Amino acid sequence: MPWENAESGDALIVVDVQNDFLPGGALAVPRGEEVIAPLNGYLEQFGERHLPIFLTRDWHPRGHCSFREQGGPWPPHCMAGTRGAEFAPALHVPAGAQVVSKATRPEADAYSAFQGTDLAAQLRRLGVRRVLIGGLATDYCVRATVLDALAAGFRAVVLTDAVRAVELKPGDAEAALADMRAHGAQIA
Ligand code: VGL
Ligand code: ZN
Repeated sequence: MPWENAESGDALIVVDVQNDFLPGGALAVPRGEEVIAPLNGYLEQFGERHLPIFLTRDWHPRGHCSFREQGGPWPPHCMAGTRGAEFAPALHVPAGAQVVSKATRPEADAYSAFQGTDLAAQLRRLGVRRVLIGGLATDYCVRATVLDALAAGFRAVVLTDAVRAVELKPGDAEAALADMRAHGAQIA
C-alpha cells in the first residue's frame, strides 16, 4: 500500500465501487475490479484507526438525463435499488461507513460526490482536513470529486493503486491525474 500513514483529520472516500462499473456491469470500467483489493486495505486501515469512511454511489432514477435514451453519453447504469447499483460484494464495507448517494435527480448529472450532497458539511463536522480518494472512475467521478474537495478547502490525496479509468479516449487517465495534480492534489 503506498499510503500507510493515515492520521487524525483524514477521511477515506471510496468512489462508486458499484456492480455496474465492474466487469459484467452496464458501464464496466476496464480492470475496475483491481481497485477492490487495495481499497479493502485502506478500509481496514481507516476502520482500525476509527477514521471517517465515506462510500459514494451513483444512484440514478429511471430515465436519467445521462442515459443515451435521454440524449446523454452513457448506457443506463446504477439505477437506484437495482443490483447494478449495489456496492461490489467483495468490497469490505465497515459498519459506521457513511453512504453518499449522488446524481439522484432525473434532470442533472453529478460526477462529484460533493455536488448536490452534504458531504462537505459532514467532513467539516468531523474535523476532516484531508481526504484520501480511490475508486471509479479516474477520469470522471474520481476526478470531479478530487477537484471539488480541493475547491471546498480540503487537501486531497489520490490513491493511484486504487483507481481505474474509463478512457473513452486513450490518455484520459493521465490527463485526469495531471489535472488533479495541477489543482493541488497529491498523487500517491
Ligand atoms: C461515472 C460515468 C457515468 C463514474 C458515473 O462513477 O465515474 N461515470 N456515471
Ligand atoms: Zn452515472
